[in-house]
Amino acid sequence: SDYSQEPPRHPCLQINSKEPFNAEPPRSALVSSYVTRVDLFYKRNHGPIPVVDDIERYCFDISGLIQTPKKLYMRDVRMLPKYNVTAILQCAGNRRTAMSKTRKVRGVGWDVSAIGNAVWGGAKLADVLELVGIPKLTSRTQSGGKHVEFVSIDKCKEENGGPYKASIPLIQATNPEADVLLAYEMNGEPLNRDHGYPLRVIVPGVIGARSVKWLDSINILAEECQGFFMQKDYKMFPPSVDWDNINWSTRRPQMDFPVQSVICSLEDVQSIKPGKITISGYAASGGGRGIERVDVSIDGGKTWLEASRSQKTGIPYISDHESSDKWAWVLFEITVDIPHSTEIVAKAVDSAANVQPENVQDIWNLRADANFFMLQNHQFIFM
Ligand code: MTE
Ligand code: MO
Repeated sequence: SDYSQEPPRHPCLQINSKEPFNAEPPRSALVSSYVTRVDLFYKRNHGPIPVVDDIERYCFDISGLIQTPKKLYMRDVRMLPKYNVTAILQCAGNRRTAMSKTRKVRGVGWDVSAIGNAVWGGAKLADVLELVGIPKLTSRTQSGGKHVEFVSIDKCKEENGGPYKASIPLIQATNPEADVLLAYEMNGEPLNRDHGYPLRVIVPGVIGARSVKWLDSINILAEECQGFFMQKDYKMFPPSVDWDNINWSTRRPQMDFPVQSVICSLEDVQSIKPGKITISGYAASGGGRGIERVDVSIDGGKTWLEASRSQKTGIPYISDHESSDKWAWVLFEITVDIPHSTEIVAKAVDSAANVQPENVQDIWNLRADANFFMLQNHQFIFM
């Protein structure tokens, strides 16, 4: 593979793999602003970053189970109503490193920053699909169990040199409320190459793997996409399954991510002096389920205090009437008085009353995806 044309990157990113480029910001960068800066946003790639020079000639095909396949250009996408959607993107492997402390897992090691909150600007996929005669979801529409596959320009070894691809159900793709976008902007600027220039899919509330970058084609299929990242990766298995007895076809591809919260103002193991400290972090849940509450404990989980939560603090390129929080994260903060040597932990509760699990052993799975457990920050404070 050719890595000679990679874009420049911020020197503060912690690099987990160079080729393909996988990197995340220091955790302090996540809580320093509600909207994550593009240059500090985590980057997750499976191959070299494609080069798209001629934006006038850039186009993608929509074909498969439709009457009239169509080729669309950037101007066709830009002609559709533009939406700004504030949504987190989170890799299913976020926090994998913590899970691997319990048992050996495979995959790129991520700390807690394979997540970011951005404002994505673009056309709704539901509007794009209407251009090829697929009606928007209404109470009477039938999706027939079909799926919408997104195929990229990039090449990756998991697909034997073929493009990265993924799919979502047609029922989600045609639902305007699901806010699935073909995005050409991130935080008010044209997408940069790392994040999918010129056009990428954003599927809010779903693991990052389904938000295909560098879109090359869309196919309407009778079944889910058969690509590696849908069938041989990003699935959840119980702890009893290991690499020697795995049967991939028994599980569905992972879509929504679970409820999650992380303390970002401290490192996992850190010594601090007794006294007042402010603890801050992020919390988010999948599927558009908001965060109901974030609790913080300074006695290792015996007693809990509710943290304060905040969202959207002044986003310049997004007007109030169009902004919605349902796909975004909340930042939480609490000032506590640390009396003595202790352990600080946080747990979030979402709007469907889902709570983070108590410990990592219970949810261990061999790929360490969906590593979202409750005792997330073991902060040992030594006096
Ligand atoms: N799309 C393409 N074409 N190639 C990829 O490697 N990685 C996926 C997804 N879309 C990927 C892709 C994964 S696993 C994640 S978590 C997100 O993109 C990361 O998006 P980001 O790099 O913009 O943060
Ligand atoms: Mo990912």
